Amino acid sequence: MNLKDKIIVKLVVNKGKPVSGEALASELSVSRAAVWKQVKALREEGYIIESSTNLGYSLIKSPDILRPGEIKAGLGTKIIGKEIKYFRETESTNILAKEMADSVDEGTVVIAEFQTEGRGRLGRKWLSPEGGIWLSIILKPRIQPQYTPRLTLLAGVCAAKTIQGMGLPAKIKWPNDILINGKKVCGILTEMGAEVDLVDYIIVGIGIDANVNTESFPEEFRDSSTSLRKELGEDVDRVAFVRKLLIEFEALYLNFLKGDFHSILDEWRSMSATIGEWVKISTQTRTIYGEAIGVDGEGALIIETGEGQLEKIVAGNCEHLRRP
Ligand code: BT5
Repeated sequence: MNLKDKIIVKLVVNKGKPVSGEALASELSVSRAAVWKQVKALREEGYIIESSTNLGYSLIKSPDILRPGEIKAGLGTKIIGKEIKYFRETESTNILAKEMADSVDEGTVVIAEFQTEGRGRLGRKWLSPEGGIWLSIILKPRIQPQYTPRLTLLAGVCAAKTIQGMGLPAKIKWPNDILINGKKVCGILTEMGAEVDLVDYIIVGIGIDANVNTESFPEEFRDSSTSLRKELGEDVDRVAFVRKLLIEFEALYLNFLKGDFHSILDEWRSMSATIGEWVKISTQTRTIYGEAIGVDGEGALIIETGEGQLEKIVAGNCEHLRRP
């Protein structure tokens, strides 16, 4: 962490109470002039930091930037987000995460203010303007490749719970969309690198329309998407949101590593928008209509296509339909 980030951490954990320049300087083993220089630089970035000769510096307001130092202040996780790689702009955080996967520790998070080539599933595009939360988590669980979809479900539970924590009725549409009142607010893209029987790394990419203007989205998905800001009627504190998301992710991931996937699946089921719906599922090879009646232990969707006839779908696109 650089000195600027270290100073921000100290100011954030003090929650607006003043910290003296002398204390900062001695705790960080630098001169008071060095502290002052960084405070000046932070102010230039939009941080409102008050200073009083007797009391020191207090952080009044942060700009809407996903500064790693600020996210880490009060994070307290053991694995997830211990390292945060921040970019103002990138093609796709999933691409970057894949490139660095071999050389960084498990739990490293790649985050960007905006993506120029954000990616959805099956070659689709993910629009990623400024104001959103676009991040990828690098995981290295010692599991067989066929268990990777479990991490998509885990990420869905994580995102839905974090959004619910803001008082919004988030639900999960199979397999990986988070909806608020039927509109998509978050998408998840899981990718992996693996040997035949062992995963090298898994990248969990999470995209959340936090403070973005969905009115400016292309017509094609303008009406089917929403943002946290739109639903709440005010800007979201993205730093606090990311911190909560990472804390939640770690709690779920530690359970997953312990072999407890059941509780995660139970939570997924309880937040599912798809179970009980009439759906149209399109896979690479066919289209299936029926009632979604559940998910199995691997997260495959179970569809009743006719009287007592069941189909299991491991991967595909899901559309909720009106009941016939
Ligand atoms: C997804 O794909 O929902 C996965 C999205 C994952 C995005 C994250 S951001 C961080 C990381 N880095 C990346 O490059 N990607 C991940 P899919 O289920 O295929 O949905 C894509 C479809 O959602 C598009 O075809 C549009 O219809 C719609 N869409 C595109 N951008 C959207 C947005 N910002 N909000 C809501 N819907 C969007």
